[in-house]
Amino acid sequence: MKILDMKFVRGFIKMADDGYQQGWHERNGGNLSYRLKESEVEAIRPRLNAAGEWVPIGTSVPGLAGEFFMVTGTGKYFRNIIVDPEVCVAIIELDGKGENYRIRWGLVEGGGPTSELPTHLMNHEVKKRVSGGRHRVIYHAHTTNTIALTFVLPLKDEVFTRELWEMATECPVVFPEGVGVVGWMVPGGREIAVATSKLMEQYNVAIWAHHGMFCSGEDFDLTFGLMHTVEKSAEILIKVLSMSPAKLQTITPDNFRELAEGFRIRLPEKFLYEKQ
Ligand code: 2HA
Ligand code: ZN
Repeated sequence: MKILDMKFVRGFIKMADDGYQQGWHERNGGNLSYRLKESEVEAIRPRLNAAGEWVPIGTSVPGLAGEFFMVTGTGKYFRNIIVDPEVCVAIIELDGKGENYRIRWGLVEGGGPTSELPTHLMNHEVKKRVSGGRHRVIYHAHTTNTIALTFVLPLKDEVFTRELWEMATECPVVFPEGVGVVGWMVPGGREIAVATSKLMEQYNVAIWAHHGMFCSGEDFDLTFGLMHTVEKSAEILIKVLSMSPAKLQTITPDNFRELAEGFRIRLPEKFLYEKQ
């Protein structure tokens, strides 16, 4: 089958365009990666390009040795992905140590994988391990409302989780494990990748202060839906805070405990603290 007709490729392109339509990808902002299934690698293998040069990843991900990823290209614009995916996106292969990659498809006008490749791959490595191989998608976007909140809320997992949960009853059901927050750091390198992947041990969402959000999930729908839910909740919180600094009523810690029982989910008590 043609690579562009593969279901995972169509899903990747649709998700990128959905994110662009949401307004999360100004200019070249954001990046997306997908860990291919073995069956998908075999299906496209006859159509991959001859293997080129190995290039250092900038970090080490031995847990992903030999795996293939579809990734957005550095400097490429999400708004162009649906128009010309072969220019904007690549399929890369990792070496047997998980230290180097080489491009096997795409980026036909040149370029390399996303500048956030270290964070994407370190997140994939953690998520592959803790999800028993089920998670395949890592998504980074510049989500307007979530970014705005990083200027007014304390940069603490507990505070962000609780405030986002309170804004919509579905939130604790969609992300019962909560969200993690990384203070401002220089993007693109190993240091921020280490901090983010550490949060991914326990969360599926990591918020980068004054920058954006990373989400992890099993497929494109779940990962996009997760980011969409968090960002919508942030939007509601901003509307509430814009009307009044105080809420007249809200979802209480005991309400969350009832919800956890009704939906058979576990909501960690560290998020259900009493407010002053
Ligand atoms: O430019 O979003 O974090 C792509 C990015 C870097
Ligand atoms: Zn970014």
